[in-house]
Amino acid sequence: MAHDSNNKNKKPSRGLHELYAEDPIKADELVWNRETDAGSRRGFLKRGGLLAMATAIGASIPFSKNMPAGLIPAAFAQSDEPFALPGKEGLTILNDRPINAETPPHLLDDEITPAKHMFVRNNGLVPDVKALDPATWTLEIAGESCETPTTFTIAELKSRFKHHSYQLTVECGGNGRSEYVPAASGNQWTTGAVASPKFTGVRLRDVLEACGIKKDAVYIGYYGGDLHPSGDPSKEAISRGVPMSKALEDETLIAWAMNDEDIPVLNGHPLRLVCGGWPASTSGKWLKKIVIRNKVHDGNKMAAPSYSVPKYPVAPGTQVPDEDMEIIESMPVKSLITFPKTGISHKLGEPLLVRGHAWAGDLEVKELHVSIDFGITWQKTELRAPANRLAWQHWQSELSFPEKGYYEVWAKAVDSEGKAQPMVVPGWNPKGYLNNACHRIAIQIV
Ligand SMILES: Nc1nc2c(c(=O)[nH]1)N[C@H]1C(S)=C(S)[C@@H](COP(=O)(O)O)O[C@H]1N2
Ligand SMILES: [Mo]
Repeated sequence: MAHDSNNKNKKPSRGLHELYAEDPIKADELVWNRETDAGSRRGFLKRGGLLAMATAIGASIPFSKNMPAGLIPAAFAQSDEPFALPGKEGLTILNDRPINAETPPHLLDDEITPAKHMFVRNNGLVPDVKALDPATWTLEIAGESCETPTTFTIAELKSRFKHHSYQLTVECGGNGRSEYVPAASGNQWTTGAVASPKFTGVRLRDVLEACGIKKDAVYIGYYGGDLHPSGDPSKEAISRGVPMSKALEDETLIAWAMNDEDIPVLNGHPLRLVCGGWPASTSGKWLKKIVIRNKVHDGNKMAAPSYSVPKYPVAPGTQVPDEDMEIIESMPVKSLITFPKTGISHKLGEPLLVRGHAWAGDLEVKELHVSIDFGITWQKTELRAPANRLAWQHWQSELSFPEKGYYEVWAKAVDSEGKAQPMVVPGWNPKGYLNNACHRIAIQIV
């Protein structure tokens, strides 16, 4: 794979440091300086920076006076070159050992994410395809709070339990990590570790109830068929879980199909757990075993700091003791602009259709607003109900622009409890989880 060596050391392009480093304009020229412009509400850029920025973008910036301090135009944040993975198209690779790849926003435009555009997040080594035979694959249900431990073949699961299909949004807890400063270690996801395909399988609840759930059950944990990156078979790549309340929800599935086909090998064929709305790390791939636990599951990557955030806000860079961290549950409200692709040119006078998706963990999204003037004014878009609970919601709007020039479209979702996406990166946390900042794209009106 010729791209490997190029891409391995190349960071994703949305992080501000990379933009500063790679861009022909000097970083300090892009600093919006309000101090030197005392008395006036209009800021300006140092050393003719506005002119330099406009030249680089190739257009004037009609709302430049609204641009927040230090803002880097989204026009500079173009995506990396695509990387080829079997069965995947147009994904950006972040790491090839283990394989991690994300989807550029314009390739997430489908209402139901096609398999070829679903991101890949692996903590270990993908099982050998020859070992993934649905005819011989088994799922064991066990654990100290299981009354009758049982092993099922996929055929038994299919024949014994009712089938259910749901569109389920799965987002990696680390999606957006690349924007935190100081940087958190781990895959530098930009916006593309999210997908909302349709899964088909049986309810985890039906299977667990058939095996008997003891009264002291509090959590479930999964084990998958992948290996720890070291290759050591005594260690798991990852073994996480959810509290019983999430495990017993209607939408929590043991799935064998995605979009009416086999689940792609990289996404967990022949069987995976799907817990929509929660960090996707709870959706175990290549599912071999589920344990019903009488305590919080203690598999690999359950303990802090993995998939945990501080219990209280901390200043960027703070060292947080593990006992002050809590496990992430429902994901926060978030949205994407999936059409048009960032950087397009559009004719003045013609309305521009923009659209995308919004989701809010266990909750529903109530409103979606867009701005074309760097967040000074917002307009409410048309927002559809989800196909079912835990599916992302589609929104769209037609936008008009007052004159030629450079604009950004910003999108902001609000959940059913009134919580909105922040305009800037939210509270820093040591592992860089839960960045639900507004998504923005660049538009040239010509
Ligand atoms: N067995 C197994 N399950 C797993 C993982 C893994 O590495 N191994 N990664 C988890 C994480 S961190 C995420 S974000 C999702 C990614 O799912 P996807 O690769 O199908 O997009 O799978 C989860 N389930
Ligand atoms: Mo993840």
